[in-house]
Amino acid sequence: MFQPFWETGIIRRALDRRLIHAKAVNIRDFTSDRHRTTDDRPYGGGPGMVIKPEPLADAIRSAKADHPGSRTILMTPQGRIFNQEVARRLSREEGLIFICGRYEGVDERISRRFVDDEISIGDYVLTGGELPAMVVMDAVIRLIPDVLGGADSAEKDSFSEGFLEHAHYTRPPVFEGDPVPEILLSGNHREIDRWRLEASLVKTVIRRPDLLESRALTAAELEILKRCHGHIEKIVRTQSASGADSPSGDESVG
Ligand code: 4G0
Repeated sequence: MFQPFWETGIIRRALDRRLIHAKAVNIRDFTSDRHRTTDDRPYGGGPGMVIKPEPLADAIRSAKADHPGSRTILMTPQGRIFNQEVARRLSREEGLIFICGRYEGVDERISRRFVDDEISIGDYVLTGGELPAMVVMDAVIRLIPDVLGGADSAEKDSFSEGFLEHAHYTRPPVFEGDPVPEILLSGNHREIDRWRLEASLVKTVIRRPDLLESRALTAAELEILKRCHGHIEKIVRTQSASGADSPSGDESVG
């Protein structure tokens, strides 16, 4: 599963330029029985299979010997939820070893003895931890210095500023009757920056108000929000004074 991910786009470029190194390890190569068994039935009974500890421990020890100073991460729905802040922290590590569980999970003694972090990419269950590991790798790799070009640097995108991104437009100026906001065509970059900040703030308030609560706002940002708040208050006031649902402001009376 990892080859197409490593052979495509920005990740491939980073590997080619030796900015990163990546390798997949098959725990089957660390088995010693005739059937190369990697899983077994759970003690205590029940459905599903559990990854056996011995081959997994040997695989982890081998990866750690090849890359000392790496952080070992178990991808599991029971882990701490991944986000941009965790990605930033992981991007400063010397190396990362991802354990991709399958089936019902891995033997608990592995997490206790070898795992530094248990991470989940969200509250849903997949058939294996490989896709979650690639999600984490992708988010982390693009934060490594020089991986992104200066033009699409990681410093300026969603979340790095704590807000959602403003809308983007390209040519044509009118698409199927739908025009690009006039300010963006004006060439007035002070006004454009202002429009973008406002668009970004309003989008964040509407879609992800939780993001604003955990971030200190600048004076300019607060000013924009106050203005929007004023507009909204005025609409609410007018509508509640004259709205059909209002007990005090029924138009049929006035
Ligand atoms: C159940 C991670 C399933 C238990 C892994 C692993 C979703 C995620 C799996 C484990 C996954 C996620 C205890 C290792 C594999 N599905 N949300 N499937 N353990 O990040």
